[in-house]
Amino acid sequence: MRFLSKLNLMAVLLAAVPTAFAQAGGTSNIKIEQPWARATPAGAMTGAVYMTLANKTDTADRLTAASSDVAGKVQIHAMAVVNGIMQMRELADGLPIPASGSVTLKPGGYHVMLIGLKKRLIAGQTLPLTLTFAKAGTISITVPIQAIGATRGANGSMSGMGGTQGKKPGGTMEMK
Ligand SMILES: [Cu+2]
Repeated sequence: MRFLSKLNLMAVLLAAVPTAFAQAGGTSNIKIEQPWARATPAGAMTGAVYMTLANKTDTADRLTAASSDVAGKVQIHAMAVVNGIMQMRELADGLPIPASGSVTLKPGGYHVMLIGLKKRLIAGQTLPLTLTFAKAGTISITVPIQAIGATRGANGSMSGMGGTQGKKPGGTMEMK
């Protein structure tokens, strides 16, 4: 009897493992690699999160939505130079992730946009982010926050983010 109950316990533990990994984004059909957010200056109302989304299946998927406790609204944005001006737009249909392929969100390109920040993003801290995929479902991750100047080797500047520079009286880039 004792032996049998131990086996049952093992079965329960084994069954619990895949769930735990799925919550961490580990064994999901979409693997979220190297997520990071850029720290924000005091008073900033927007922020951005970057990562690589790797599709571990042979079926194309799509990042359709995102949410976070630190922002009122989260959108999926693309950035591109239009007529010499860096602009960004919301991807209304989401961000496609090719079958057995990956897509990288990075400064100057695709990003997850945090709108209506409820708190300043401080380097060294983390923020929670939940991503929703058309096929892979919902994956919640913890995103490390990096210094404001961090670019992870990308050359794109995010100075066009929000298009608010110079418009806000008092400014959001005050140096102390
Ligand atoms: Cu944006």
